[in-house]
Amino acid sequence: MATDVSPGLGIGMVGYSFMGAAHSQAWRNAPRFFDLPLAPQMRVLAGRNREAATAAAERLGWDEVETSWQQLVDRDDVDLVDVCTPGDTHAEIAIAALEAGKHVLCEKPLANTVEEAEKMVAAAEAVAGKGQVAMVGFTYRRVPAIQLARRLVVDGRIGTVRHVRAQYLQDWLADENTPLSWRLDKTKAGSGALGDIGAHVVDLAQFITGEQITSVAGHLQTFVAERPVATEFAGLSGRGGTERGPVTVDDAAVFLARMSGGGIGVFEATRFASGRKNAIRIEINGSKGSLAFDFEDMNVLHFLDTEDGAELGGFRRIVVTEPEHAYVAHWWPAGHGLGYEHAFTHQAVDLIEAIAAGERPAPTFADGLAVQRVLAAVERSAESGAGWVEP
Ligand code: SOE
Repeated sequence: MATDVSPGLGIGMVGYSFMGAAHSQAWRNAPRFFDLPLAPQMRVLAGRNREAATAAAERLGWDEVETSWQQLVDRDDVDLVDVCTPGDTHAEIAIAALEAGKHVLCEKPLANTVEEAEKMVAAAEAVAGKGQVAMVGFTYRRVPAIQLARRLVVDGRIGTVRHVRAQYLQDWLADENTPLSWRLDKTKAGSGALGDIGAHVVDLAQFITGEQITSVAGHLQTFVAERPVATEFAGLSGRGGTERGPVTVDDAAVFLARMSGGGIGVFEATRFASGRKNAIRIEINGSKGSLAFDFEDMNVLHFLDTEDGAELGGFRRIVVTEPEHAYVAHWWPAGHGLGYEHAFTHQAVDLIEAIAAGERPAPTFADGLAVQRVLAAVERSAESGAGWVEP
């Protein structure tokens, strides 16, 4: 029988699809694998359809159900609101939760527009002095290999950044008959591949290098202009009927970038890269070394140190599964490796620890706004054809 039970942190989550399932897994597992100062209590899940939300709550481990996010936000037993909804509702839910005295974790991208993101940052700043925290869910920062990449940059092991080569390649929309979903509706998602997955590589490039993207020149492409209306949809796939509807977002985004340290970047985000499932590929070339990572081999970081010389040089293949690596000591022994879901658990752990310590966990809403500004600049560049645009 546990005697030293940590005080509880009541969690309320809005939304229960793919991200809701990933976040639920994180709240369940965080206290089982990490010694936490606050014990997350999965108190309530909010969903408009009571029957579906009740089934999700039972499957994902939530105590109760509300059919409106406002009721969830108003509950006294909710200390933290976890926003796992499409982007068009991020701002209203997060701002209401902050104004109700709650901590907030909000899925990425922070919002659908810079204006919304600015309001979210203002709401977070207004309550920061009360110890309320607000975090945006760029979870890939918390993959151990990405943490090691960041550490190597901080330690000066690659020198001055010259090139950032960042791709996020998926193929779940390569089939023209994959039906419409909210991620293909601009009013819901704000943008397509650009915001859904391009946001991740923008955040990762800025996180790993510690630099900002200072200008971009971009192009957006929609390959398939209309699709079947979904008769059933789950996660990222579904079934469509004979009715068809328009795709109102980009299918792929490509853009050049200038970095604040004087380097340059090449970015690509697409959900049409047939054969690539969740390939986040980042290569950074510096004056003293290089880093290369591919999420489809997520427990490995490739590192080149120019000091190694020609004869014995070349990329080292570091298997990032040792207890010395970030987070790994809490999981499996003898290099058994981690998966997609572990970064969500690390996010929950770091958020809980920051709340207990009265600290502000990164990525903050301000970090989310910085990404939003880059996304908007890419859209302006693509729409105007004017080339370089500043975020
Ligand atoms: C779909 O592209 C998606 O679910 C993204 O929305 C997530 O942020 C990413 O982690 C996995 O792919």
